[in-house]
Amino acid sequence: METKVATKTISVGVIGTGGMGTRHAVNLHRFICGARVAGVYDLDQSRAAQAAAQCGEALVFDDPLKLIQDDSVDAVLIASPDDTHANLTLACLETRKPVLCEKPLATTVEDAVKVLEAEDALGYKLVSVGFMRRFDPQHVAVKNAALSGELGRPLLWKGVHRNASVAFGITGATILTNSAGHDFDSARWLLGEEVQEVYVRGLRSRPELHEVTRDLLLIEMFMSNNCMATAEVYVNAEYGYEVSAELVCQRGTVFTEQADKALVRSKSHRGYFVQSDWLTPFQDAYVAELVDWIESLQGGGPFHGATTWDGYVTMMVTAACIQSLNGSALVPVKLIEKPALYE
Ligand code: ISE
Repeated sequence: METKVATKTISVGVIGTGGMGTRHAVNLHRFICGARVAGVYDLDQSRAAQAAAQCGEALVFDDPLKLIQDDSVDAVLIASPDDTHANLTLACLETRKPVLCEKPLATTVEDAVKVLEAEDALGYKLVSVGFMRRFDPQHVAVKNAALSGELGRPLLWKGVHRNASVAFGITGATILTNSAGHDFDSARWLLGEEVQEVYVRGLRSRPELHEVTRDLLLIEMFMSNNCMATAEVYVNAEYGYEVSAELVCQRGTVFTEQADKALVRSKSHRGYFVQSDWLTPFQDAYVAELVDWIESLQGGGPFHGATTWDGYVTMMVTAACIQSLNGSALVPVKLIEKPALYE
């Protein structure tokens, strides 16, 4: 006779209820069987209350540390501003609570190392990092095509990453930290290689933008095993949001095809609508990421997404890219030895 083992419902606390955090909270509430939103926190308490109202019985906390420590919270999802991620993740490690931290894991190399060392000292993994492209069906199809071996060895990763617009006066450093981290992770994951050297150039797309603005970046990465990667990251593309990745392999190429588009004919034009932000194009990826995370917490095996190690490496590549953009030509990425925990 088949016996069914009851799986525990995981009560998640969500920190940060802006667009991304609210999307995660609502996805958890609506689509993830085996999870509930126990509580939410946001500096803007009315925004937190609005998110809670969409998630059943979620409590509104007035302090993120209280949420992390509360007995009703089994696991934490961090989607607050980038520069709060590392400390909140460290607080989760201190209370031994699993955490899915939105990218970037940290905004400085020092902070990324602190998280890595804290988790390594624990001796088991509690941290997952939200590089959701690893769960995006189009990116997964590219990965599977590469793994099939039919195309030969992957040699070059080519990425395009465009936002419709960003805050006035954005610097290259901010774009590299907030946006391009996805591209670093995508290149590493799809090629299965590590970044060894980077070269970055950037420009200001319009004279009316603040002088410090570098909103169009060209990034070249020289990878282990004689592979290369190149990304265009343009965050004021105006027409909409788009991400693509192509792998050039020895005997063919594979590209992320947009699967979910309706062909539109209108005003002497035939084509596809482009979304204005990432929440809709990557909705399936966000849900798949949550399913995998919650299943891993219920004992269904390891999380298949990015780890603290990936968060650390991304920060190292980011720091090297900032240095290259600011004047040094080719900058090496010198990683510490990978702790056995992440092998
Ligand atoms: C944003 O924070 C994201 O995570 C999006 O996925 C990315 O494409 C965008 O550039 C970032 O600003």
